[in-house]
Amino acid sequence: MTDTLTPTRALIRLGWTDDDPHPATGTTLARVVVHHGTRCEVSAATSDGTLTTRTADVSPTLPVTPVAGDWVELGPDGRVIMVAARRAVLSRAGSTGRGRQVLAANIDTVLIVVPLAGGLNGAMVERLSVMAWDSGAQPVLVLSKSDTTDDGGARDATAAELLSPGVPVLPVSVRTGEGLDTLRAHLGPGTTAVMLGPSGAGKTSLLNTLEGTSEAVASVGRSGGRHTTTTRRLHLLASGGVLLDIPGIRSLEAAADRSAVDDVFTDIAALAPYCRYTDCGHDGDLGCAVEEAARTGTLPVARLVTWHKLQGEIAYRRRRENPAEMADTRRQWKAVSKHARRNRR
Ligand SMILES: Nc1nc2c(ncn2[C@@H]2O[C@H](COP(=O)(O)OP(=O)(O)OP(=O)(O)O)[C@@H](O)[C@H]2O)c(=O)[nH]1
Ligand SMILES: [Zn+2]
Repeated sequence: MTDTLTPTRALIRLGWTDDDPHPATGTTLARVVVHHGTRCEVSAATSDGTLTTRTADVSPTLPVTPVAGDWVELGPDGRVIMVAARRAVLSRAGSTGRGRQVLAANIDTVLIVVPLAGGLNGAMVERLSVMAWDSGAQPVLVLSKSDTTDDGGARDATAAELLSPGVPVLPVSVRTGEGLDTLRAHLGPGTTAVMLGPSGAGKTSLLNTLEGTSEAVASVGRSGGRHTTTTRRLHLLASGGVLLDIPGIRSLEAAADRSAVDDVFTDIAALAPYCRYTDCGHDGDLGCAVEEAARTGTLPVARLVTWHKLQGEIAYRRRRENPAEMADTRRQWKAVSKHARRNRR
């Protein structure tokens, strides 16, 4: 089955908004669904408003490689000839340890799915929130399987709100239907979302519940016209938005920078200006207001522990990505140990 829509409505169905590029004459505006090197799969609207997905070659002269979520222009020969400026980018440390790997572009909403069965994992909530903020998209915390708690997840939701200020927290169950309407309200027309969360959190069940018709986008083979059953990556949701399913994105390692951490740890960021030293590490430093707050109970000690853990991970990733800084650290470390050896003699 294919959806037949007017071209603009068809584009909106793919997550297009007024902020995105308008189709130019002689070219076709399309959305990248999945990318693999010199080729990518794109969804586009034909002149009669039908949505199709096909494989497109990428012009070798393009300055950027298209990724899932990108808006691209297809030339008359069907090749990708332009990649539009990106609104937001979800990325992680590259597998080689050098640079960042862009996983998806133009994401509006990151659904962080954390299950309530077995108790709320606060550290996981914090790590995934940091990742989501880092992308420039709005995180929404979905506490799944709320039916496994005796209060519909109310207590866990309160705890989670304290862990990630500024993030809407929704206890949800696909069994009872709790929270689904509120979640759908976050996934209206023009919204592109991705899901993050550990294996078994209930992401597939949630997606099946949110998805509209089972075959909304027709897949057209490379030769054209041939309908093939491909793994669907761009899910058209009944609420009007789209959900991009990107391999490897569902359970992503925490990767974030300091400012993203501050967005989540607003309590620590608010105390830091009262530390004696502006570059205070909140780790045994003289006159540290953050540690003082942890001592007096104003700041939960667990918050500071998680903050330290994240800082350590970020520093490690930076060194891995930046060999110069790494060499610098090694040199410092050598100097320190040399000094220590000398003193021991
Ligand atoms: N009680 C309860 N169980 C649920 C709910 N949603 C999902 N489950 C169950 O949780 C298990 C995992 O659900 P999935 O949807 O496969 O989880 P997933 O996050 O897609 O897992 P991966 O594919 O491994 O990433 C299944 O046995 C589901 O039936 C819910 O709302 N309540
Ligand atoms: Zn401090």
